[in-house]
Amino acid sequence: MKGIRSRRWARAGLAALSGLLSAGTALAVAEFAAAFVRPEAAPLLAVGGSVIDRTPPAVKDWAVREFGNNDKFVLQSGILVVLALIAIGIGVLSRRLRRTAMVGVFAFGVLGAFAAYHRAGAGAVDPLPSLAGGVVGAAALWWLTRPIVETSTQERAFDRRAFLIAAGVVAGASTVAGITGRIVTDGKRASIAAFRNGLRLPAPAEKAPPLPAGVDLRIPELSSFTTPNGDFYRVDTALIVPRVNARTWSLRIHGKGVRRPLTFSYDDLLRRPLIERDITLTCVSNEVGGPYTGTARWLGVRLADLLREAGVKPPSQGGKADQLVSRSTDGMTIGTPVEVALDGRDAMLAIGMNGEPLPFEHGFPVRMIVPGLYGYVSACKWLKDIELTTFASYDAYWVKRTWSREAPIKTQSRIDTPKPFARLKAGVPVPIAGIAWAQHRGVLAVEVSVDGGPWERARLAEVPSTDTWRQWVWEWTPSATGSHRIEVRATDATGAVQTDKRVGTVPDGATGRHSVVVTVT
Ligand SMILES: Nc1nc2c(c(=O)[nH]1)N[C@H]1C(S)=C(S)[C@@H](COP(=O)(O)O)O[C@H]1N2
Ligand SMILES: [Mo]
Repeated sequence: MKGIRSRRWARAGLAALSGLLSAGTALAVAEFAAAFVRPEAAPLLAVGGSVIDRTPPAVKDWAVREFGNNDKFVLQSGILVVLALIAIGIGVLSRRLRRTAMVGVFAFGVLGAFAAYHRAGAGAVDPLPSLAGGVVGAAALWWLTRPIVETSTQERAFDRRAFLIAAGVVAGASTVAGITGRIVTDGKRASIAAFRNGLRLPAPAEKAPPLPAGVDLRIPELSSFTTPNGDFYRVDTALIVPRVNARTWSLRIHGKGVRRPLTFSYDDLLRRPLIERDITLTCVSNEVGGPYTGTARWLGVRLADLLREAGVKPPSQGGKADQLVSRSTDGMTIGTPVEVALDGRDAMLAIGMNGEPLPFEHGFPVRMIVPGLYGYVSACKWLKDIELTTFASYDAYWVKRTWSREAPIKTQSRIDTPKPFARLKAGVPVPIAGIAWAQHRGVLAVEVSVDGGPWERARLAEVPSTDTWRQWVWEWTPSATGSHRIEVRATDATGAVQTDKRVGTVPDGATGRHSVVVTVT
């Protein structure tokens, strides 16, 4: 009696292990195949990508808040855990319903294939890796469960040795397949990185206006005027950072009202006159006081020059298209008003960031930058296609997900120092300092108030143009001990004072004022 029961448990355990091993095989085979298709076609990335595409904005915002830059790692780990649980279930099921279990493994391949097929930017071959994984995974399950399957109601001693051999072969073969796939993918990515490292960017035809000496107040904890590339915020939907091969990359400009459709290679762009500008980029998902804003020196081709060459006119001069839709290699779509792209501001197709080719995270080889607009309506990374169309006929990625069609950046200010709950000494002066931004309008004034008292004028740092943030500082000598709330507000160059009305990031950017509570002892 005891012997039979423990044998039954052992059998169930091995069946569960078979389920796990066949799921692992399916993933490894798919990974191997994806190395020859494209990495994003691998099932985990495809399914993860579809989850991201289908996540409601509120949940996405929560995930970004809760997990920050780890959100994608958390997502993938979650998918793996769910997959492992289902695989164990399928394995246990396979003792009695072997065929159904095999169909189950294959169905997961189909699900991956479906996700890969429906991802924007997918090619016709994208479903193949998942399908191959499904077929081989199902076959692995068949082979693994042969020695342990219950053929009749009668308990039979199962063949432990045969199972162990099968399990060893399956585990070994899928490890080899998975690792080979990884090596091939890594090789391709390394070759693209080597190309990027070897690039020397041409000198700009129009250099950036020199930064005024007083651009950086150099106060500890205060964000530096220029954000180093490694510290620059990153917001995108890509589960792995795309590495686009610049040697075969091309960009097309076409669509409504385009008299001469144009195609450019990377070299074509490098040969054109380049402009260099300091511009602050901001994300619409930035909460009041949040980190999703940064300033860089961008090098690129003036977007207006390319559009004029293509014969595009702004709507105000009779142009037929009012929306310019940027598409990336990873299927992102971003819609920008044509009127804004042609109104004389320094909108550009950027190839350089702070003196180096665009980092992969920030859109190598080419991205768009439009001063004054939030990133999701202007700053397409890994850009490959610009289509002229109308707002009435096409909604871009985030617009389909409840965000506004048009989104100029709202006036904001942030206290960088002191940090929340800092302990200050009564009678000792401290700099209250931060940044303020109102891109393309410019920051006229920044004021600070303590405990709802009078607004005190902060000293402003210099700026090279209206398109960057502006540092500010106000020196405070706390007197009363206890807890104090420091609040900041900016005024843009139109004279409009930053509102204190709190609204969330959806649909077109947060408003309200940043404040910090400190303790004086
Ligand atoms: N291809 C692609 N481009 C994109 C995005 C994206 O998800 N995919 N996100 C946009 C958003 S919402 C912002 S705020 C900026 C962020 O640029 P950064 O990551 O270089 O800071 O990129 C924009 N360009
Ligand atoms: Mo954004």
